[in-house]
Amino acid sequence: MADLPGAGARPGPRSRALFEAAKALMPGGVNSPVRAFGAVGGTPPILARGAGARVWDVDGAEYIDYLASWGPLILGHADPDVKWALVEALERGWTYGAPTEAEGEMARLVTAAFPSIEMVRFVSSGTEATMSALRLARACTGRTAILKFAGCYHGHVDALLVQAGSGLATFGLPGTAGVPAAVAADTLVVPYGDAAALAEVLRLHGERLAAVIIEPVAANMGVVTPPEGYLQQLRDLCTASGTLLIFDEVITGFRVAYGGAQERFGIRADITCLGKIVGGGLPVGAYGGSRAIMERVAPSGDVYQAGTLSGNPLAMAAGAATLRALAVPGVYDGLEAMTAPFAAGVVEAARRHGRSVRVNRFGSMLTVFFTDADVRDYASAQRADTAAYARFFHALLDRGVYFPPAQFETAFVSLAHRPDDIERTLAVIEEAFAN
Ligand code: KE4
Repeated sequence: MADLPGAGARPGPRSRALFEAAKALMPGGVNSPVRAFGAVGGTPPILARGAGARVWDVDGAEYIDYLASWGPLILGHADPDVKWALVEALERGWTYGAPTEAEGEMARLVTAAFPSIEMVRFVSSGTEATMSALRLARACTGRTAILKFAGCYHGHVDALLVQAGSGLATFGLPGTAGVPAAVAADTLVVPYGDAAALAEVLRLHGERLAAVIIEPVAANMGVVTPPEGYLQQLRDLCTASGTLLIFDEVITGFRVAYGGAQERFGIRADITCLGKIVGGGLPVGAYGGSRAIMERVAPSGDVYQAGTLSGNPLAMAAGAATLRALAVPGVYDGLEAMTAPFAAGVVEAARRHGRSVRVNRFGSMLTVFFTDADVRDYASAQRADTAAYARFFHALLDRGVYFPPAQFETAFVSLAHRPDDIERTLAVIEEAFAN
C-alpha cells in the first residue's frame, strides 16, 4: 500500500520552525497543553487543512485523522453541510450579543434529543458548562460538597482539578498549582466503577453533597465503560440523598447515541453538560436540566452565569447542521459498523505480533492501552506502558495516521472515515506492532 504524502519525514521543516516560533509567544507553543506532545515526545505537526477524514500539515504531509479535534468532528473535517450553514450565517453577520433565532432552534434540537433536558443554557466551552452546572447544583441544594471520580476530567474548573484525598472518603487535594486547598476541600474523589466505594461515600457524606459529576462513559483516562448497573446505582443513591446527578456528556453527548449515554443506559441525569459535537467544531458548551432546576439560572433565577459569545450565531449554525446530520436514521449503526471491526482488527494485529494491548471501545470512540490487564478504572489505566504508547503513536504518525498524542485519551471514528481508511490504518498499525 503506497505511503501517504510526507511519510517518514513528519513533521517537516516548516512545522518545526513554526512550532519553535510559537513556543516563544504562547506557553508550550500551544493553546491547550495536550497539543504540545508532552505525553508522547517530539514536535507536533502544524496543521493547515482538513477535509473529511484527512488533515494536512504545513509541509504537505497527509494524515488519516482520529483526533477529530478531540471529539467535535463526528462528521469529519470541513463537512459541506456545516460549511454552507456557516457561510449562510456569516453573510448576515457573526455576533450580536442579542437573542437570535438560531439559539432557539438549537435549544429545540437539544431538548428534543435529551428527555432530561427541558431547558438549556449555551456557553462557549465544556469547562463553562461544568463550572456553571456545579454552581447551579450548589444553589439548588444549598449544599457545598461535590463528588467526582478519579480519572474523569471535566475541564479546568478549580473545584474539579482535584485529586483524591488520603482516604476513600476524605476530601480532595489540589490537582494543580493555583487551586486553593480550601476549594479542593469541598471535593471528594472516589475510584470510577467501584460500587462499594460509591455506596460508602454516599453513606458518609450524601447529606452534604450538592452534586455528583461523572463521565457516564469515561474517555479521559482512555475509554472506560462503567460496570453493569453502576450508573443506576449512582442514580438511585443520588435520588435517595437529595444530591443532583450531573452527567458530563461533553464527549458522549451525540457521540455514543443521538441522546448520548443517557439514551444508551436509560438513565436520566438531573443536569447534563454538553460540548464538542454540539458546536460542530465551533466553541459551544451547554448545560441543561428540568425546568425547575434551570429556572434558577439568571435572569429568571438567582444563579448568575453569563457570556459575551454564548449562543454565537456561527456556533449555533454549525451545531444545528451537525445535529441535523446526526438525526438521520442509521447514522450510529454506521459508526458502530465501522468502529467495531476496526477495534477487533487492532486486537488481532497485536495478537499476531505478540503485543500486550487492551482495546477499550464504546461506539465510535476507542483507546489502545499498552497493558496485559483489563482497564476498568484510572488505577488500572495508569499501569499501561505509556512509553510503548508513545512509540506506537509516532510509528503511526510517521506513516500518516494521527492518533491522540496521549495514552489516556480517545481515538474517534467519524462518518467521514471510509473502509479503505480503516484498512490502511490497520496495515499501519500492523507495521507498528511488528517493529
Ligand atoms: P472544554 O473546556 O475543553 O471545551 O471541555 C472540557 C471537557 C469537559 N468534559 C469532558 C468529558 C471533556 O473531555 C472535556 C475536554 N476534553 C479534552 C480532551 N479529553 C479536550 C482537549 C484539550 O484539553 O485540549
